[in-house]
Amino acid sequence: MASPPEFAAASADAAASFERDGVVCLRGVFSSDLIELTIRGVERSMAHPGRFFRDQTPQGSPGRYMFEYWAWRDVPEFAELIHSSPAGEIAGRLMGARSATLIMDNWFMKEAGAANGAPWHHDKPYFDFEGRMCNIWFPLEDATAEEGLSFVKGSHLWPQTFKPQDFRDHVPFDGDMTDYADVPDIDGNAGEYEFLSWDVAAGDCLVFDLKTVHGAAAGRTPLANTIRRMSLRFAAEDTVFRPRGSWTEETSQHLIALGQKVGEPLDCDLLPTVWRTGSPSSSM
Ligand SMILES: O=C(O)CCC(=O)C(=O)O
Repeated sequence: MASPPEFAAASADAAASFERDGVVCLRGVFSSDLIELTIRGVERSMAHPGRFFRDQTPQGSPGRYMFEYWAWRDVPEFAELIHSSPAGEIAGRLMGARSATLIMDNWFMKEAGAANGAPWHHDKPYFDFEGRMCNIWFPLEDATAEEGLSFVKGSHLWPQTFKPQDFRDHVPFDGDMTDYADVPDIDGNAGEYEFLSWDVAAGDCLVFDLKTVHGAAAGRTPLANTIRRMSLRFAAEDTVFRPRGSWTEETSQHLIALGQKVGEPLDCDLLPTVWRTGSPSSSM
């Protein structure tokens, strides 16, 4: 599918914001057909949870918080979304890449009343990949800034990689993390940071670097409405597979079993390259 003209018109500005801030909001990228397709995919996925389904609801929470990743090969709606939406092209363009390879599809559902959400984190240490990568996050229902994600402006340029944490209890995973820093106390020192967040309608998306620190804006305030969301993460052609540690053992073994070679560029059926510079779908 060709990119919407709005994105083509805004692409230079969007790329500048993405590079400077580590995140950019793009409006009206996903058509209502694509949003409905994604909703049908989430419903199918919830009805038949796969190996990478995770319920992150804390005990006693009146609303659930859950997600599933790497579902696209079992969920035809997600396969269609990945191959027919402009997401791959947008990711590739904003990363300044020659190609965009899907590294993960990952839906989330946060029900009304859910007492938890994503902690402050960046995505990079959850993944066995090194290279340029970004996440295209989009809500399937309109979401206020408080119901969506909040970003620490410019944090993709910070030198540290932070300890990855569990999304239920917000504690770091087990494993040798000597090379990883503690996530700073962002809420306790809010005056020291600049934050970016947006009210987003279904169809809009937030594109962010895998190093940009972000979290659920309303992490500790129960949501009034159920909001489903999708994260599609992409890698540029310079990305290689490097198993990170014991906390990614299950995912790295899964990729190895599917034929991905350690230290090599991404080459595995689970990780399709969905866009290349000059591919016919490109309209920019
Ligand atoms: O939407 C959410 O609840 C969390 C999304 C997120 O943190 C991510 O995709 O990295």
